[in-house]
Amino acid sequence: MKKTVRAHTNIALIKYWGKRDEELILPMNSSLSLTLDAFYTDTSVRFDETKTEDEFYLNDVQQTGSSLKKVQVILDLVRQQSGISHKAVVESQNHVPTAAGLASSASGMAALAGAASAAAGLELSRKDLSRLARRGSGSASRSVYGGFVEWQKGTNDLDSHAVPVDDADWDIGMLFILLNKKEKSVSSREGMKRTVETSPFYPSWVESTEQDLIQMKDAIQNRDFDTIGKLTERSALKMHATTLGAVEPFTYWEPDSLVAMELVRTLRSEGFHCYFTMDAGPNVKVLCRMSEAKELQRHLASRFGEDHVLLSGIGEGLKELS
Ligand code: 2P0
Repeated sequence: MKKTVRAHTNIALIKYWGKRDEELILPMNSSLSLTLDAFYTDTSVRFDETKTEDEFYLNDVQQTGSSLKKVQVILDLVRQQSGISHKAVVESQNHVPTAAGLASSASGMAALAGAASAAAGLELSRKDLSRLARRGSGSASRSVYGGFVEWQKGTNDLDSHAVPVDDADWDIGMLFILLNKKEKSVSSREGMKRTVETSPFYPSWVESTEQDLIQMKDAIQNRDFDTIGKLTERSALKMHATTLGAVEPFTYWEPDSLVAMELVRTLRSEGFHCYFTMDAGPNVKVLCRMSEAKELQRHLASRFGEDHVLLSGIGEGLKELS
């Protein structure tokens, strides 16, 4: 049985940064994200008794090495749970613009969890899909749901999963300022590990994020956009601050990242409702009012180029296509 599932990417407003269990991918702190409709992954899986090895094709190119290994983490868990021993054929299409330099592990691992479990005949609940996606990539646990989503850190493998917070079906959008598509020199996996182990700022990150998350959920409930935005910027800046204290220190910022953040501040002082965030790379994302997004996009594009500023609306959760 071949199953195809679509998952959208998500961007964290309260960041996930650091694991307390590397194998189970249990995070140090809970996080909260927004699922977006512009970027997504469609993944098909079938278990095939004629195959002697797992095969993974990404945008029609067969993958080997670490890329295949990450997929096999999910396949092995599904084989364990279903009792199927056959190898699998996995075909993924990433609908992320090639120049984007945006991480696809959130949508990729969530789509894989959905397709592999369905192809094996497992009828997993959303909660268990989120737990399974988490084992591939932490952020993927959140892509199971649409809108605002919280990944609750939980106490163990069973209760560390995402929960929906709000469908975000109100005046919200996100702009992506694409600055660089180069492979990052410190992967997020390595970056968070180094930060947890060596940065003296890390304990303050964990402690203060708990309060940020409570305030963020309140602000979402009240549809208080500006408080959501302020907390978003605060979380991103604090996360990136921890990397500067690591040994060896590192940063994902590039000169243009600072230019972009400053431009967002300027546009805000001119009356736009816009707030930046950044992940494990130099690109800057801008949380904005959808009603102001086109005009903001024009301002940002006049500095960074039209092809470098993309707009997204709110995305839905995991969806079985066939
Ligand atoms: C996030 N990031 O909350 C944070 C903010 C990057 C910065 O989740 O090691 O690919 O596979 O669990 O989920 C990116 O890391 O890491 C990430 P793993 P993941 O979106």
